[in-house]
Amino acid sequence: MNNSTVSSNRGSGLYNTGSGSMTVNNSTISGNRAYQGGGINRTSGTVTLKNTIVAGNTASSGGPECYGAVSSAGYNLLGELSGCTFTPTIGDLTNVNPQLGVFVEALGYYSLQAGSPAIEAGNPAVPGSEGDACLETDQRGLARPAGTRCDIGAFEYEGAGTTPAYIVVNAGTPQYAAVGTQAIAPLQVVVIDENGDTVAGQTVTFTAPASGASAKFASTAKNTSTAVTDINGLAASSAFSANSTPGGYVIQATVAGGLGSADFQIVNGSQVKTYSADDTDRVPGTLKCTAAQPQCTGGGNPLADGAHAHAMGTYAFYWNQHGRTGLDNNNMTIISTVDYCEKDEYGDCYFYNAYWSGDQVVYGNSENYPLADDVVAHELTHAVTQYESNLFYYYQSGAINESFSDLWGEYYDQLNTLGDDSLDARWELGEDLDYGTMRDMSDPLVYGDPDKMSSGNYYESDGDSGGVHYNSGINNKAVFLMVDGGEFNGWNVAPLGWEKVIAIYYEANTNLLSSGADYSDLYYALQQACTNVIGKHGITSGDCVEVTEALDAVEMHAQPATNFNTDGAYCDGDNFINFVFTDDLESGTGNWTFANGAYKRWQLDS
Ligand SMILES: [Ca+2]
Ligand SMILES: [Ca+2]
Ligand SMILES: [Ca+2]
Ligand SMILES: [Ca+2]
Ligand SMILES: [Zn+2]
Repeated sequence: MNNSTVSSNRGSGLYNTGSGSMTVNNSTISGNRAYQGGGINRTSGTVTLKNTIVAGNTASSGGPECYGAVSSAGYNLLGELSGCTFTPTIGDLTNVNPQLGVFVEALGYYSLQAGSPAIEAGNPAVPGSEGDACLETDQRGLARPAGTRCDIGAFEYEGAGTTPAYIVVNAGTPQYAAVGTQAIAPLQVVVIDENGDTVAGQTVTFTAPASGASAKFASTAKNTSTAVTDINGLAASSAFSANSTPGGYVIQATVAGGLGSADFQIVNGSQVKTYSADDTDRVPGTLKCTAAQPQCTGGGNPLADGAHAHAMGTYAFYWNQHGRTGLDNNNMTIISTVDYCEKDEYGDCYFYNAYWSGDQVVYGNSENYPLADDVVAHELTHAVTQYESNLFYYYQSGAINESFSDLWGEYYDQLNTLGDDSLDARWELGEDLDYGTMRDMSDPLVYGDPDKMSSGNYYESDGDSGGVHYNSGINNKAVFLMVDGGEFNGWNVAPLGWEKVIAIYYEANTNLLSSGADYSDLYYALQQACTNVIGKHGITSGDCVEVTEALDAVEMHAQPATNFNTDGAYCDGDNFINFVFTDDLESGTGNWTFANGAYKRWQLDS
């Protein structure tokens, strides 16, 4: 590995478990975090370093920079030797801070600060000559050496830049700010010259929108503020407060003479409060953080951190997709509790589930539920459904409720680049849980769920509230067919993509369905929803034909079995049936019809 920067991994920067031998030259390995061997983990094979920086990595168990035996061919800089089997040889610097500049993600490397011990400390042989010499150019393609001798690491220090060419975001985007409260992490930019060298002493102007959803900076009490770049080219805004208008906006940072702007994506949203039940059944429990602490505990309680980040992420997702302001569309506080459990008869306390209680989300203390992005958005979507169609949570209305949570949860998952987002995991639900995937929208049969109404997997008894987590498979399969397209059950559905499909489902959930809706109602509601949103998101009447084909492919309008009763069991003797509608048909069939397409049934259109 030559001229490379390895940074920001959760897991070792380099990991050699095979028999291979790895040689690393002129590289910088920093800012990685793992259980052991944050920078380098070598359990077999060999790793040989030359002219390389391994510093600023962390490990929770041992060996922050490296774990296992790592060999030296000279002129390396190691931040910390503990936990590492490393015998320094010529030119090696150990237990030394390399004084790296900031890691600019957009550029992919760390600059070096002016006083860095890595400068002029590489192998003194002519760069590019044989043996263990430095490489001819650095990671940017600039010739080595600058000065009289090459530097350790991937970046050859040329001296500070003087002429700003670019301004890039270093930290602070995207960001979430609770409406009307002070946020949050300052906005950070780096100003660099044409060669990527940092430029000090430049005035950076941060500008938030003049009206609508926006923010005010603490330093000026206005929507603009300035800051001057330091020796690392770094400038940070003062803290800022979200104004009272919910919504998304951009704060721009510019520098005189620089090209373009550094843009920060901010969403003003509801308050977010995350608690721990501390391994008891008490909710909400102990407050861990609010929206003013976007990192929540900053690693102290990773489950709280996960629940908190995904709660804000789900808010931003619903805003971006649907212009929705929070779970109730009125910015109710999002409350989450992690580390919840219930004692069993032996006094052990575990809880293998996560749920929306009607007021808040509760995550059991097992399986790492709050770290699974699709699970978190699934639970929060139960809240959205509660405030919209309010589908009853049993039998087919419950299965639809479950499927809605799955589809918004999975779309949130697929968009966010967090967790396992490999192609294999696409359409799986819960792939980031300890026990792994529990449902598959593309092929519900894999987990024993029905993929069409006539499937033998249709759940007919009253367990699981009438099979809500099984029979969700029917609509899940329809969503998969609409988004990705495909042949199924004699139908060939053209792909519409998520943006169109999610708009159609949102229209159905917010404007068309009512609490008792069953799959037959959903069959009509989705077709009506599609018609309602033609012209939006590029949706055409042709797309609505594909929607109908997907619904017919899963036989959504059919009964799962002849005379199958999709409704709940009758009340027992202690309860009274409350009739909300009766018709004795004494005055004829009136508005009743018996002609609703392929699957005939009596229907009253009011
Ligand atoms: Ca040099
Ligand atoms: Ca994801
Ligand atoms: Ca995923
Ligand atoms: Ca998933
Ligand atoms: Zn659910």
